[in-house]
Amino acid sequence: MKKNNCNKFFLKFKKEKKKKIILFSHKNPDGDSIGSCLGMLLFLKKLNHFVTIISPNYYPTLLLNWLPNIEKIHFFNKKKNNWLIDKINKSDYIFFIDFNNTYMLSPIIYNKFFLQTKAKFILIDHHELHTCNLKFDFIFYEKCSSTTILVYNFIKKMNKLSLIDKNIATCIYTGIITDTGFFKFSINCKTHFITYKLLKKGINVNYINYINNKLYNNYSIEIMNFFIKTLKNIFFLEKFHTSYIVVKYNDYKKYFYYLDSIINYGLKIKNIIFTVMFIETNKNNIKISFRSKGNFNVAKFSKKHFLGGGHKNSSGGIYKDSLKNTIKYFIKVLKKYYKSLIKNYKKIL
Ligand SMILES: [Mn+2]
Repeated sequence: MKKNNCNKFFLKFKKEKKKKIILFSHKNPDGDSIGSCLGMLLFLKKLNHFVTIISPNYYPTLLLNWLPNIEKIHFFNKKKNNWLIDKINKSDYIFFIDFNNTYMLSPIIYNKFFLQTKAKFILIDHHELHTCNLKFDFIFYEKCSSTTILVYNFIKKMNKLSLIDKNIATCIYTGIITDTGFFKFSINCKTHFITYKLLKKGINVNYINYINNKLYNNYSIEIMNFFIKTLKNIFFLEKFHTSYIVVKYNDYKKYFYYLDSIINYGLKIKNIIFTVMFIETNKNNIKISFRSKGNFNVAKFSKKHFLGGGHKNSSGGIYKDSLKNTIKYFIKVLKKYYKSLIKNYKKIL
């Protein structure tokens, strides 16, 4: 984003009054996309805009139903679709939050709902833009640990940091915790600085424990049993300092909201610097999550071999074949990275 363009957008947006604004989260929303949407909703409402949050599907109730204003999120379903189309058509702005391609939205929804509207399309996202296949009027992108940090920066650009209250701070903080795995990944001094500013808005330590318990210590016994079963079957490719787990279709359908919670276990093991989760989302459609320690770049790995992208230590991709063939292909590809894996492993010893 060119600086001038950015200043131009904010100059104009500061003057806008009572606009109809839609905030769109990606499908299977997580703490970052929901936290960003709710934080933005609370902020824009303070400026007297009319704001609607729409998500392509339901959020993980168990993990997020305590967030302020969570009941304000609308979902696509047959009963509501006409009402939502009307809302979208009449809106002045549509913010796409925490994603930049139709894949994360569902192309069907995109073609059906967005082709008529004259609204301005605004992107607020921290994922690398190379997978972007939507056209935007303004892109607010920055390499940072969560999209909620961009929501904070958006408010800053509006010169309205004083409007951040405990509720907005909680939403922004939730996104930071979600995407950094409680300050473990893609953190930098900006993440900590903004966290410091948020905590000063009234989130206290007890409240952080409350959020932590809601996000991470809130699973049902059924979900825990699924985790145990999956982790029991972890595979090790020790020579490559790599591990992987497999989630079959039936488990995917039941537990897809919770898969993020176990992927990192593959990295907790000594000498492992690269871990992968293969998720059978359909017979010949395998979604893959990659995580790494140190400098082994899984965004590049995924982009090159699995039509994906993301961040250096956390990325995703897909492969359109059976589970068996996907793993076979992965292992074939992995062999090419032997030297790089050894080099990166030695660096973090
Ligand atoms: Mn995010």
